[in-house]
Amino acid sequence: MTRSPDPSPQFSRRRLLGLGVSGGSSLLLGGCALNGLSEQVGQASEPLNQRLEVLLQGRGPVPEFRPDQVDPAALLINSFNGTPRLDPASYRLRVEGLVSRPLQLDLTALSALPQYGVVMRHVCVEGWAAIVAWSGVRLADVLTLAEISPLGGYVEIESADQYFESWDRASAMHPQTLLATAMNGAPLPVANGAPVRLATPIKLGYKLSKWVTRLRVVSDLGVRRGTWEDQGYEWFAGL
Ligand SMILES: Nc1nc2c(c(=O)[nH]1)N[C@H]1C(S)=C(S)[C@@H](COP(=O)(O)O)O[C@H]1N2
Ligand SMILES: [Mo]
Repeated sequence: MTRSPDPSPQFSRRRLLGLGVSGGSSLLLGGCALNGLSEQVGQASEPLNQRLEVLLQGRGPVPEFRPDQVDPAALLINSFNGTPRLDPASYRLRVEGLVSRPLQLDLTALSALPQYGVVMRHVCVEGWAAIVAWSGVRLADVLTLAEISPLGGYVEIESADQYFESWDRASAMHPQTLLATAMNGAPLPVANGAPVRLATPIKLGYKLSKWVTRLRVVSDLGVRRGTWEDQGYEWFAGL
């Protein structure tokens, strides 16, 4: 997919979002051919999606792209509630809920954990995609450090702009799922979620929360499932 030549596609983008909600997952994924699993997952109902987690875990890592395939111009900024500016010095990532060791990690603590990179295709349901290189820590390492309970089947993700997400445990623990602090070899820009955002090649763009402030491990999904999911978007949103 290529970037729209129209530099201010706000209205048409909103319309596309509306179509996505009513048109179903095949439209959401239309044209962004990634692999067969995306279609299966996209068209399945939620319980089936959750069973597909087993498949997801069993299929191994998602193939990555080469660093020279990164296309910074293709990554559009998609923020729906402004751009929060978090002070890096006072920033804390809170990890709570069904964990034996609740955490408040500052950026120094995050940078002390093993660092990983992923070069992946970011796919937005509004009809664009971009190859991006993210780096940071594995979400799995943070959840393991917090001693996640076996009863913690889901992770709720809060962001500074009130964006909300919830993920299944298997996707959160996937080795390519990162809490990214850098993008395309440079510190993460504020517009793209600084100081910390989610990145993974296994889920659609709207699952990849920017400005993450709090992770809460829970046993069941709550009434709120996600900013877009609560308006009809598919919850698992696997690629
Ligand atoms: N906190 C927060 N995270 C968010 C969003 C948002 O509005 N707020 N938009 C989502 C959507 S729909 C997409 S496609 C990506 C866009 O990431 P980018 O702006 O870095 O390209 O962020 C996702 N994460
Ligand atoms: Mo998106």
